[in-house]
Amino acid sequence: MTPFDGPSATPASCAPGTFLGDVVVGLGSAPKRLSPKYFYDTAGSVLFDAICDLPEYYVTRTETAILERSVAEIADALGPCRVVEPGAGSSTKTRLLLRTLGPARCLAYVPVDIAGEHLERSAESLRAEMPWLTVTPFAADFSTDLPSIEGAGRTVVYFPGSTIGNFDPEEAKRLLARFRRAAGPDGLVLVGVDLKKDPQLLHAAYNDAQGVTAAFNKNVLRRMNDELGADIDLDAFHHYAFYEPNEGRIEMHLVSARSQEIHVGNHVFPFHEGESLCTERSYKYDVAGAAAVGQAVGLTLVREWLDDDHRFAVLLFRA
Ligand code: AVI
Repeated sequence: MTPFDGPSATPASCAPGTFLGDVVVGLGSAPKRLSPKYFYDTAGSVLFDAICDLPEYYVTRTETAILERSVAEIADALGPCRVVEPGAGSSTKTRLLLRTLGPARCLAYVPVDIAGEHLERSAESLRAEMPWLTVTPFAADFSTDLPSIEGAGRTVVYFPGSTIGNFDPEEAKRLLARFRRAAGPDGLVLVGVDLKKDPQLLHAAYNDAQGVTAAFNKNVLRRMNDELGADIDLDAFHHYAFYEPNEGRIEMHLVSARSQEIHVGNHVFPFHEGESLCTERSYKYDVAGAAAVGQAVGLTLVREWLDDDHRFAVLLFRA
């Protein structure tokens, strides 16, 4: 995902889309920013899994509970179909959906991910768990490239986890338009969306007491040290996350604790005390707002499943 893509006038050696290229552009911008996709190396993915288990981070638990309660209804609404999952892992939610669709209704499962090795590993584990399942992994960066999936029968693009919230609204529209094209004329798009709620709950979810989210946020600095030879003192940055109600989004920042320069290769980036590097935005929707984003790209909301506290929604759109 590239929620914070910047201008592209950089030399080929640090081209946009590479970690170094995006660091050079992002830290050279005012205000400084970096794509949240750089959280996710192995350590970052482990930290993210730990976030999903935190008492304050209701998101994953709530979406899974919706699936557990309503998966039979969801599977009935989908009917016989091929399930395409952009950015696929092998989440509890996906397994539940595939198992409920079962051999009679699940024509194939097409996980799409840039990381070929991880993709193959999770395909293997799914095949072991559901020997009847046809798994056809597809290596691609879904945020830029999601070809239409050939074959008989209906295609459902399944995008759980509220990752749609990590895209700015215009980018979210472009992403949903790509999903619509991939699903084809008769296709469906099933999306998990985190909903607007009491800002205190949102604040707590991104400021957990154990500091796991802070470590996740700082993981991008650790990666810059390890992978790009940067000289960043991790203690010289504060994790800072807050809900911005007018924009309807959580913003995650790394705020410089002092005036300092950081060196990345032969690039120097000055930070003044209190200056921030924005590392993530996480938009929260209401159902009508999410429906409007879909509508703008030709997707009609046909069904919705919410938890009792209306914290999270699983939305089904028809192309
Ligand atoms: C992956 N994404 C939906 C998470 C979110 O809530 O925006 C990432 C995350 N950032 C901090 N905590 C979790």
